[in-house]
Amino acid sequence: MKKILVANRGEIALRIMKSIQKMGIKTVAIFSEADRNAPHVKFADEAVCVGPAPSNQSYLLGNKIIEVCKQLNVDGIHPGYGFLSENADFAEAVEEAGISFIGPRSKAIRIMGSKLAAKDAVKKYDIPMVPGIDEAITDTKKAKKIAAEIGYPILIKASAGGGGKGMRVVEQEKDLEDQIKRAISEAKSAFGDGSVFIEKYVASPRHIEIQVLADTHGNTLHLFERECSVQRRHQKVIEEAPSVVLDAKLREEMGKAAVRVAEACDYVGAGTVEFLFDENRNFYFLEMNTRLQVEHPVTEFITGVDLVEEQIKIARGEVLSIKQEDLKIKGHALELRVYAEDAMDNFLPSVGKLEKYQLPHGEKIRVDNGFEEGMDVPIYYDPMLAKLITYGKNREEAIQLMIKAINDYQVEGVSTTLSFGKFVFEHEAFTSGKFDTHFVKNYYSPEKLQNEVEEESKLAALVALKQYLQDQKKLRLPITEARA
Ligand code: MV4
Repeated sequence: MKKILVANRGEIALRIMKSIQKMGIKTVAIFSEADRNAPHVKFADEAVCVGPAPSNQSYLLGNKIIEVCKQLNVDGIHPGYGFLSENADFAEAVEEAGISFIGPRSKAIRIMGSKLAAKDAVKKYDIPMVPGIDEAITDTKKAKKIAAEIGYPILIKASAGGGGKGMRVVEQEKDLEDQIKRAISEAKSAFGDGSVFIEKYVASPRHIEIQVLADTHGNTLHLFERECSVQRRHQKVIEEAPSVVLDAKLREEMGKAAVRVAEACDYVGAGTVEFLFDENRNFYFLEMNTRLQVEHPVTEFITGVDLVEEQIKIARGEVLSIKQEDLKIKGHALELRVYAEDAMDNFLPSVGKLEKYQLPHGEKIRVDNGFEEGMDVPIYYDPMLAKLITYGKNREEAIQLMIKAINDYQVEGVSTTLSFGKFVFEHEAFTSGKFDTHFVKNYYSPEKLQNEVEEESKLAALVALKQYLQDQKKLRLPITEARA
């Protein structure tokens, strides 16, 4: 491969191009009219405008992107995350055009894009699954019988749903029929597929996912777990690796299960197998994400593996150079997603100009960033500005460094989730490791954050006052004494 096009924008486009460049391969960026001056455009060897700002007129135009590749003699397309990354038709069209899709084959994307197809594919592979049914509900009578067997509360899920969309908890039988009807109609209009199914509702799970890598020669391995339980409305906020709750035995069991999930769909490339983890330390397969994930850097820190480099080597047809037994977890990594959102105002997107924008620096600090001082935050895309990642010998060290890095991160002009992140990293439930997917709902309120900010400004004022008084004292010292 001599030239790779990155079909994405922002921090992930930059991050991917850095690995491509490191491997001596040329980079091609695409951009919308809103991103003309974006850092990913400046970084690339070549850049092509693919259309106006809205994604469906630019970053989502698969055929246009393939045309650009043909014109520029591009050998491979890296889709990043979001946009076209999990579009099986696009992956297929890329391969048909004789261009390498840096990701799994379209078959695996298609299977994992449907929760029911995924359940069906893995059922012969001895993967723990939440008690439930593995086919779409067509008959409410049958559904009632199954729900009674599973035991309430149950959860209705849409097969084509993702990110929690279309899920409904049902507490008792009398609500089941009505909720199923609503779920089917909602799934039809939202995803064009009305297939829904039911599962036992796991009330307070943790979200633990396993990173896998598979080459085209049948070798599949896992790179341990990431814990992503701190999320808000299915939007992850903080991720870490390793998880505080796993021991070596469970880690190995989950890793092996994840590898079997990948094998079940003939997976190729980097992928992530998501599990729910309950209070009794049971884990259950949820779904597989067939892309490079936002939170991949925490895995890179604890394993020393460059996941994008591995993706490209796999796409070139190389045999994985890493062996499972060579992989060891070293240290602890944390990631905070820095969104241009106002945590004081229901996390509303905060658009505007980055009047001041200065990143923290340090050997164990990594900032995967897509913005520069003076830039506008566009309203058309995800409002994530950057990911702040820290690394330490252990979790405590990584947390302390994270708090320092948040303090050193200077943003003016738009609100960000930095102070919200600090609230979480300083919270006892987080530091003790005793939290689940309800962390934000259980512990966060704008008032609490406000109090913390005020306490901090008081403290800052006190420190400033003390310094002032000390300086005054020094000034009043007699010359002779000051010299001594
Ligand atoms: C569940 C669940 C409880 N029980 N399934 C949310 C998104 C989708 N990937 C699956 N999700 C869930 N499935 C059963 N049977 C709870 C969630 C869930 C969740 C999962 C992972 C991370 C955050 C979450 C937040 C709310 C609900």
